[in-house]
Amino acid sequence: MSETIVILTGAGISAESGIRTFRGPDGLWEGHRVEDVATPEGFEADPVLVQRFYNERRRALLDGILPNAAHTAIARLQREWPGDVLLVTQHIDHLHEQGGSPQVLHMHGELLKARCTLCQAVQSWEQDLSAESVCTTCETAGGMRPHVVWFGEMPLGMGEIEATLQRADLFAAIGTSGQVYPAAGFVNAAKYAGAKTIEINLASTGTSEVFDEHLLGPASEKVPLWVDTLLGSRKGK
Ligand code: BJW
Repeated sequence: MSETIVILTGAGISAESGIRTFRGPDGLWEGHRVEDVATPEGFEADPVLVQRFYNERRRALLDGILPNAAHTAIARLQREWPGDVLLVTQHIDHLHEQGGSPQVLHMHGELLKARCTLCQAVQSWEQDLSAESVCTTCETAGGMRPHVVWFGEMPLGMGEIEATLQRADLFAAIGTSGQVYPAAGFVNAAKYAGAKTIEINLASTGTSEVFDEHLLGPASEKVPLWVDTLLGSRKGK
């Protein structure tokens, strides 16, 4: 039977495409405290600030940012691997899709979607959001927010992720600091299921010691090499 691979990506996968990671040395995200911009309480306290934060990131994403060699290598693995490959990303950008990935599970949501808190409809959204934005489903203004998962909210697709981790043969974490749960715990679930685990990152992380193997370096170099090795190992089988 063909082996099942689960890949978890984080902000580091898109760093070389020009999107900054979250946890910089100053502990701020684009100059903001995390509690102010990535919690439901922050949104309730200052919706204008939070909408502006996401509007700026959405505009930047649509301003010519392109996938890099790590995104396209993962897409190639998904297309050519004879078994299942579940790609789970914590990133809210759409660079995996742009890089050709046939399936992407966005566990922390998507920047190019908006959700109506009045009727719960999720819709594609490339414009700025504000209190005046009107839901295209219930046609009411005042309930639109970015379709992203903030601290304290339930990540998306957990049932599928947990079920696939239970039958995983290989788990790879790429460009994630392992500081945010439940994603940071996936490596333990995969190990419990008997999977081999590999971390690909510029530097060691808080969860590095749990992984069986490490590839240290930029994702755009290490991921294509890793994919070549995996696909090469299947030749002749
Ligand atoms: C490169 C590179 C290159 C750079 N090449 N690598 C106490 C203990 C345990 C848990 C909790 C706790 N208190 C609260 C919690 C839960 C909480 C949590 O984890 N908090 C922590 C702060 C402790 N989690 C939640 O609230 C989550 N929900 C939840 O738990 O619900 C309950 C539940 C769930 C499931 C089962 C049962 C119950 C929700 C978390 C939502 C996170 N949302 C954000 C914002 C999304 C929207 C947005 O983008 O604005 O998601 S936070 C932010 O962090 C974002 C990211 O996806 C996430 C992870 O960050 P990531 O991707 O790891 O980025 P960085 O910047 O941290 O790291 C980048 C890495 O790349 C670094 O390692 C670099 O070295 C590397 N790198 N360049 C290779 N070129």
